[in-house]
Amino acid sequence: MTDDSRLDVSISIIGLPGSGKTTFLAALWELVNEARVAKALRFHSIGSNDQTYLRKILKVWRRATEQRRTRTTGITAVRMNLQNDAGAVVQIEMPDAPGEDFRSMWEDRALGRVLGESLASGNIVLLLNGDQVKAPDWVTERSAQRRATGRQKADLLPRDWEPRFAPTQVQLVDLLQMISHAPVGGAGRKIAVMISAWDKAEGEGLTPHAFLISKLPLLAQYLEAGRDGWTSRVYGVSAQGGEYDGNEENAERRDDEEAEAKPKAKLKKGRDADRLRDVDVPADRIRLVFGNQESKDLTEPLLWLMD
Ligand SMILES: Nc1nc2c(ncn2[C@@H]2O[C@H](COP(=O)(O)OP(=O)(O)OP(=O)(O)O)[C@@H](O)[C@H]2O)c(=O)[nH]1
Ligand SMILES: [Mg+2]
Repeated sequence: MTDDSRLDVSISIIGLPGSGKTTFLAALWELVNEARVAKALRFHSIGSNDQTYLRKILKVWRRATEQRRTRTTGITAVRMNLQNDAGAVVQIEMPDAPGEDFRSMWEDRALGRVLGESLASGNIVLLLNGDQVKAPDWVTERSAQRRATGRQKADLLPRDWEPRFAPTQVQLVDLLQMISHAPVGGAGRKIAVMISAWDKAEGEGLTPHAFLISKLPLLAQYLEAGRDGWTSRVYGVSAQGGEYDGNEENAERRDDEEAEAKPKAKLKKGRDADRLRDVDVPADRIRLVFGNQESKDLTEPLLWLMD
């Protein structure tokens, strides 16, 4: 059923595996349903939306446990009917896609029909994990390292290069270029770049924008140069507020990777999990940083993207 007074907005959340997409959605759902915390958009109604998935990821988020990797079996539709202070209702559609799908756009130049359709138009939330930026290697640093250690060039270079070894910023610029051109999509959109796990990145003492310029200069310059017409903003987001406990699935994966090296790994104990579970209003765990300002309002970037 379509309500004429309701505005329907589609926003795509994109990001490589582990960039914080599912955690962001879980925190957003907690926030819009929490009356005690101020925000620009709040929950309005369920409408015809299925909230099973949101309820599931929220339960994990509230327990201060990391989300499982999103499966590659398809994109989960996520819709929320939200309302602003003036009473206007907006349905936001933000599908949760597995980061592996974005990785295979880069590695295999492959894109499924459903994801392709969702990326064709609409504005973008780009998540990148501030704690996992794979930085480029500088030739000068490599040679200084070689001089210091006396190692030969061949010892320091990976033998068989694979696309996934490429720096984070190279992969992301390629993704953004792909969705800005036919046959995938078009140029001239808005993008909110969200540096996730900001609680880990903020120790550098930089604003989110300065962090982007310093750690991912190619991405910063690509957005600024405006060739694909992006209008951008850069946020730091701590959707968990700190480090959560691990989950069984991630522990098993670590076991596989390190089977030779280590006996069975225990569940990771998150450094901040106990403290965060003790926060009276769970939505108070959330932090959003823009420039030098800080709030908890994850809906503010969405409002900017809707303008
Ligand atoms: N410290 C900290 N870690 C975070 C935060 N948000 C996300 N993470 C961590 O980032 C990792 C990935 O989070 P997910 O939300 O599962 O990432 P995703 O983009 O959905 O990953 P895929 O499903 O594989 O595409 C997890 O280990 C999280 O615990 C945060 O606010 N702080
Ligand atoms: Mg996910």
